[in-house]
Amino acid sequence: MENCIFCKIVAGEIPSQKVYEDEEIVAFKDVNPQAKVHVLVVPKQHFATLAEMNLAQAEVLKHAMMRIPFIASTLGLGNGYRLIVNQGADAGQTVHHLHIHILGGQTLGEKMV
Ligand code: DGP
Repeated sequence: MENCIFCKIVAGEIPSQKVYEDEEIVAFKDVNPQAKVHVLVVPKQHFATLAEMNLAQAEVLKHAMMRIPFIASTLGLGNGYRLIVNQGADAGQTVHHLHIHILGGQTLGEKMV
């Protein structure tokens, strides 16, 4: 996807601090961390939001969720972490390439839910 910053990171055209990569996903440190540990898990294929995915394409989310405990363990998040997916304007999504935030490394702030 042209002009998508995360597609450029996936392609290696923009540098990032990668912490995990396989055939389907990449995980790298957020440039503007909101916690001591803040990593983004990004499908390599471009989808702006969940609404763009069909059932077969959504398999990558299953894969990502199944890899997150391993990624979290490599980040030292044995005491827990929070996952966030922002979808669209009301959620404040700023990068329109679907991604899962992993936040941890500290006691996190008050929960919204
Ligand atoms: P969201 O608001 O859910 O769309 O979060 C987008 C996140 O992406 C935000 O926390 C900052 C991060 N981000 C934006 N541009 C870059 C970048 O070029 N590199 C990295 N590592 N993170 C970025």
